[in-house]
Amino acid sequence: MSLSVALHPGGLDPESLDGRAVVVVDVLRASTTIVTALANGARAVIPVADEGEAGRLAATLDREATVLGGERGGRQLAGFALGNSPSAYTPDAVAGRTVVLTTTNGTAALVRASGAARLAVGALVNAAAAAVWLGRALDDGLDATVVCAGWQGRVALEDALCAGLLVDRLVGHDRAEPLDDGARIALGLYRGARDDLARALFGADHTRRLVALGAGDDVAACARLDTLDVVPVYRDRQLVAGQV
Ligand code: 3SL
Repeated sequence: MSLSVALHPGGLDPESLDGRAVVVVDVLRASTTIVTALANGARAVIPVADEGEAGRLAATLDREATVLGGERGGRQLAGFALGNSPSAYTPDAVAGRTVVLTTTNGTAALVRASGAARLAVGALVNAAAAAVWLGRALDDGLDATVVCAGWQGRVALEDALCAGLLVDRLVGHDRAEPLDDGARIALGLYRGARDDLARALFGADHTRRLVALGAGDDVAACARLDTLDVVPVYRDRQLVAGQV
Protein backbone atom coordinates (compact mmCIF):
# COMPACT_ATOMS: atom_id res chain seq x y z
CA MET A 1 0.00 0.00 0.00
CA SER A 2 1.08 3.64 -0.06
CA LEU A 3 0.22 6.96 1.53
CA SER A 4 0.54 10.09 -0.56
CA VAL A 5 -0.34 13.76 -0.39
CA ALA A 6 -1.27 15.89 -3.38
CA LEU A 7 -0.36 19.38 -2.19
CA HIS A 8 -2.79 20.85 -4.73
CA PRO A 9 -5.56 19.21 -6.78
CA GLY A 10 -3.43 19.13 -9.95
CA GLY A 11 -1.19 16.63 -8.12
CA LEU A 12 -3.99 14.07 -8.13
CA ASP A 13 -3.85 11.87 -11.21
CA PRO A 14 -7.49 11.18 -12.21
CA GLU A 15 -6.23 7.94 -13.87
CA SER A 16 -5.01 6.59 -10.51
CA LEU A 17 -8.28 6.73 -8.59
CA ASP A 18 -9.16 3.08 -9.00
CA GLY A 19 -8.30 1.19 -5.82
CA ARG A 20 -7.56 4.44 -4.01
CA ALA A 21 -9.10 6.05 -0.95
CA VAL A 22 -9.00 9.84 -1.09
CA VAL A 23 -9.55 12.44 1.61
CA VAL A 24 -10.05 15.99 0.31
CA VAL A 25 -8.95 18.74 2.68
CA ASP A 26 -9.96 22.40 2.47
CA VAL A 27 -9.55 23.60 6.03
CA LEU A 28 -10.45 27.23 5.19
CA ARG A 29 -13.31 26.69 4.79
CA ALA A 30 -15.15 24.23 2.57
CA SER A 31 -14.26 20.98 4.30
CA THR A 32 -14.90 22.48 7.75
CA THR A 33 -18.27 23.72 6.49
CA ILE A 34 -19.19 20.30 5.10
CA VAL A 35 -18.24 18.50 8.32
CA THR A 36 -20.16 21.08 10.38
CA ALA A 37 -23.28 20.85 8.20
CA LEU A 38 -23.41 17.07 8.53
CA ALA A 39 -22.62 17.20 12.26
CA ASN A 40 -25.55 19.60 12.62
CA GLY A 41 -27.95 17.18 10.99
CA ALA A 42 -27.87 17.94 7.27
CA ARG A 43 -29.18 14.92 5.39
CA ALA A 44 -26.46 15.27 2.75
CA VAL A 45 -24.15 17.76 1.09
CA ILE A 46 -23.91 17.71 -2.69
CA PRO A 47 -20.61 19.23 -3.83
CA VAL A 48 -20.83 21.03 -7.16
CA ALA A 49 -17.94 22.69 -9.00
CA ASP A 50 -19.94 25.19 -11.02
CA GLU A 51 -22.14 27.95 -9.63
CA GLY A 52 -24.76 27.76 -12.42
CA GLU A 53 -24.95 23.99 -12.08
CA ALA A 54 -25.49 24.31 -8.33
CA GLY A 55 -28.46 26.63 -8.88
CA ARG A 56 -29.95 24.39 -11.54
CA LEU A 57 -29.56 21.30 -9.38
CA ALA A 58 -31.13 22.98 -6.35
CA ALA A 59 -34.09 24.05 -8.49
CA THR A 60 -34.86 20.39 -9.26
CA LEU A 61 -34.99 19.48 -5.55
CA ASP A 62 -37.70 20.01 -2.94
CA ARG A 63 -37.41 23.70 -2.05
CA GLU A 64 -38.19 23.22 1.68
CA ALA A 65 -35.69 20.43 2.04
CA THR A 66 -32.81 22.06 0.14
CA VAL A 67 -30.28 24.71 1.10
CA LEU A 68 -28.17 26.36 -1.59
CA GLY A 69 -24.79 27.47 -0.29
CA GLY A 70 -21.61 28.74 -1.80
CA GLU A 71 -19.02 31.39 -2.38
CA ARG A 72 -16.57 32.73 -4.87
CA GLY A 73 -13.48 34.51 -3.62
CA GLY A 74 -14.87 34.04 -0.11
CA ARG A 75 -18.06 36.04 -0.77
CA GLN A 76 -21.52 34.52 -0.57
CA LEU A 77 -22.98 34.09 -4.04
CA ALA A 78 -25.93 36.27 -5.02
CA GLY A 79 -29.23 34.44 -4.65
CA PHE A 80 -27.70 31.74 -2.44
CA ALA A 81 -29.18 31.18 1.02
CA LEU A 82 -25.81 30.65 2.71
CA GLY A 83 -22.18 31.40 2.01
CA ASN A 84 -19.29 29.22 3.17
CA SER A 85 -19.01 30.14 6.84
CA PRO A 86 -19.18 26.99 8.98
CA SER A 87 -20.98 29.01 11.65
CA ALA A 88 -23.91 29.59 9.27
CA TYR A 89 -24.57 25.86 8.90
CA THR A 90 -26.46 25.60 12.19
CA PRO A 91 -29.00 22.88 13.05
CA ASP A 92 -31.74 25.45 12.39
CA ALA A 93 -30.42 26.10 8.90
CA VAL A 94 -29.58 22.57 7.77
CA ALA A 95 -31.04 19.78 9.93
CA GLY A 96 -32.96 17.32 7.78
CA ARG A 97 -32.07 19.22 4.59
CA THR A 98 -29.79 18.60 1.63
CA VAL A 99 -27.14 21.25 1.12
CA VAL A 100 -26.08 21.97 -2.47
CA LEU A 101 -22.65 23.55 -2.07
CA THR A 102 -20.27 25.20 -4.53
CA THR A 103 -16.98 26.80 -3.45
CA THR A 104 -13.92 28.20 -5.17
CA ASN A 105 -11.56 25.27 -4.56
CA GLY A 106 -13.00 22.72 -2.12
CA THR A 107 -15.98 21.43 -4.03
CA ALA A 108 -13.99 21.52 -7.29
CA ALA A 109 -11.35 19.27 -5.68
CA LEU A 110 -14.10 16.91 -4.51
CA VAL A 111 -15.57 16.68 -7.99
CA ARG A 112 -12.09 16.04 -9.42
CA ALA A 113 -11.61 13.16 -6.94
CA SER A 114 -15.11 11.76 -7.33
CA GLY A 115 -13.93 8.69 -9.25
CA ALA A 116 -11.98 7.39 -6.24
CA ALA A 117 -12.84 3.96 -4.87
CA ARG A 118 -13.60 5.73 -1.59
CA LEU A 119 -13.84 9.45 -1.02
CA ALA A 120 -14.19 11.43 2.19
CA VAL A 121 -13.67 14.92 3.57
CA GLY A 122 -11.10 15.90 6.17
CA ALA A 123 -10.49 19.05 8.18
CA LEU A 124 -8.84 19.94 11.46
CA VAL A 125 -12.21 19.66 13.23
CA ASN A 126 -12.57 15.98 12.26
CA ALA A 127 -8.90 15.05 11.85
CA ALA A 128 -8.97 12.14 14.32
CA ALA A 129 -12.00 10.60 12.62
CA ALA A 130 -10.57 11.17 9.14
CA ALA A 131 -7.31 9.47 10.15
CA VAL A 132 -9.25 6.44 11.39
CA TRP A 133 -11.18 6.38 8.10
CA LEU A 134 -7.91 6.43 6.13
CA GLY A 135 -6.41 3.73 8.35
CA ARG A 136 -9.38 1.47 7.63
CA ALA A 137 -8.95 2.00 3.91
CA LEU A 138 -5.28 1.00 4.20
CA ASP A 139 -6.34 -2.07 6.23
CA ASP A 140 -8.68 -2.97 3.38
CA GLY A 141 -5.80 -2.94 0.91
CA LEU A 142 -6.37 0.45 -0.71
CA ASP A 143 -3.74 3.07 -1.41
CA ALA A 144 -4.53 6.33 0.36
CA THR A 145 -4.15 9.91 -0.81
CA VAL A 146 -4.85 13.19 0.93
CA VAL A 147 -5.69 15.90 -1.60
CA CYS A 148 -5.22 19.52 -0.57
CA ALA A 149 -7.74 21.81 -2.24
CA GLY A 150 -5.31 24.73 -2.03
CA TRP A 151 -6.14 28.05 -3.63
CA GLN A 152 -6.64 28.41 -7.36
CA GLY A 153 -4.18 25.67 -8.25
CA ARG A 154 -1.61 26.70 -5.68
CA VAL A 155 -0.55 25.23 -2.35
CA ALA A 156 -2.33 26.53 0.77
CA LEU A 157 -0.54 26.33 4.11
CA GLU A 158 -3.59 25.30 6.14
CA ASP A 159 -4.38 22.35 3.88
CA ALA A 160 -0.76 21.16 3.82
CA LEU A 161 -0.66 21.36 7.64
CA CYS A 162 -3.83 19.30 7.95
CA ALA A 163 -2.52 16.76 5.44
CA GLY A 164 0.69 16.50 7.48
CA LEU A 165 -1.33 15.95 10.64
CA LEU A 166 -3.22 13.08 8.98
CA VAL A 167 0.07 11.57 7.80
CA ASP A 168 1.51 11.95 11.30
CA ARG A 169 -1.39 9.97 12.75
CA LEU A 170 -0.92 7.20 10.20
CA VAL A 171 2.85 6.87 10.23
CA GLY A 172 2.77 3.95 12.68
CA HIS A 173 0.29 2.07 10.51
CA ASP A 174 2.02 -0.93 8.97
CA ARG A 175 0.41 -0.33 5.57
CA ALA A 176 1.08 3.41 5.37
CA GLU A 177 4.26 2.80 3.39
CA PRO A 178 5.81 4.08 1.30
CA LEU A 179 5.15 7.77 1.79
CA ASP A 180 5.56 9.92 -1.30
CA ASP A 181 7.39 13.25 -1.33
CA GLY A 182 4.14 15.18 -0.85
CA ALA A 183 3.45 13.21 2.33
CA ARG A 184 7.01 13.77 3.60
CA ILE A 185 6.81 17.51 2.92
CA ALA A 186 3.39 17.81 4.63
CA LEU A 187 4.60 15.74 7.60
CA GLY A 188 7.69 17.91 8.07
CA LEU A 189 5.61 21.06 7.85
CA TYR A 190 3.12 19.79 10.41
CA ARG A 191 5.77 18.57 12.84
CA GLY A 192 7.44 21.97 12.73
CA ALA A 193 4.16 23.72 13.55
CA ARG A 194 2.23 21.30 15.75
CA ASP A 195 3.09 22.97 19.06
CA ASP A 196 1.03 25.96 17.96
CA LEU A 197 -1.08 24.93 15.01
CA ALA A 198 -3.53 27.81 15.42
CA ARG A 199 -0.68 30.30 15.17
CA ALA A 200 0.52 28.69 11.94
CA LEU A 201 -3.01 28.83 10.58
CA PHE A 202 -3.30 32.50 11.39
CA GLY A 203 -0.20 33.14 9.25
CA ALA A 204 -1.73 31.57 6.13
CA ASP A 205 -2.47 33.61 3.00
CA HIS A 206 -6.11 32.58 3.07
CA THR A 207 -6.48 33.74 6.67
CA ARG A 208 -5.49 37.21 5.51
CA ARG A 209 -8.09 37.05 2.73
CA LEU A 210 -10.80 35.96 5.15
CA VAL A 211 -9.87 38.61 7.71
CA ALA A 212 -10.08 41.24 4.95
CA LEU A 213 -13.59 39.95 4.16
CA GLY A 214 -14.60 40.20 7.83
CA ALA A 215 -14.58 36.42 8.25
CA GLY A 216 -11.66 36.18 10.67
CA ASP A 217 -13.83 34.40 13.28
CA ASP A 218 -14.17 31.49 10.87
CA VAL A 219 -10.44 30.82 11.10
CA ALA A 220 -10.71 30.14 14.83
CA ALA A 221 -13.70 27.87 14.20
CA CYS A 222 -11.75 25.96 11.53
CA ALA A 223 -8.82 25.52 13.94
CA ARG A 224 -10.82 23.52 16.53
CA LEU A 225 -8.87 20.31 16.31
CA ASP A 226 -10.68 16.97 16.73
CA THR A 227 -13.97 18.43 17.91
CA LEU A 228 -16.31 16.58 15.52
CA ASP A 229 -16.40 12.84 14.89
CA VAL A 230 -18.22 12.97 11.55
CA VAL A 231 -16.47 11.86 8.39
CA PRO A 232 -18.36 13.00 5.28
CA VAL A 233 -18.25 10.08 2.84
CA TYR A 234 -19.17 10.32 -0.84
CA ARG A 235 -21.94 8.00 -2.05
CA ASP A 236 -24.18 8.40 -5.08
CA ARG A 237 -22.83 11.89 -5.79
CA GLN A 238 -23.48 13.19 -2.32
CA LEU A 239 -21.64 13.41 0.97
CA VAL A 240 -23.33 11.80 3.94
CA ALA A 241 -22.27 11.53 7.57
CA GLY A 242 -20.09 8.56 8.36
CA GLN A 243 -19.15 7.90 11.98
CA VAL A 244 -15.95 6.14 13.03
O1 3SL B 1 -11.88 27.61 -1.80
C1 3SL B 1 -12.85 27.16 -1.21
O2 3SL B 1 -13.43 26.14 -1.56
C2 3SL B 1 -13.40 27.93 -0.04
O3 3SL B 1 -13.32 27.19 1.08
C3 3SL B 1 -12.75 29.29 0.03
S1 3SL B 1 -13.43 30.38 1.21
O4 3SL B 1 -12.84 30.12 2.48
O5 3SL B 1 -14.85 30.26 1.26
O6 3SL B 1 -13.03 31.72 0.75
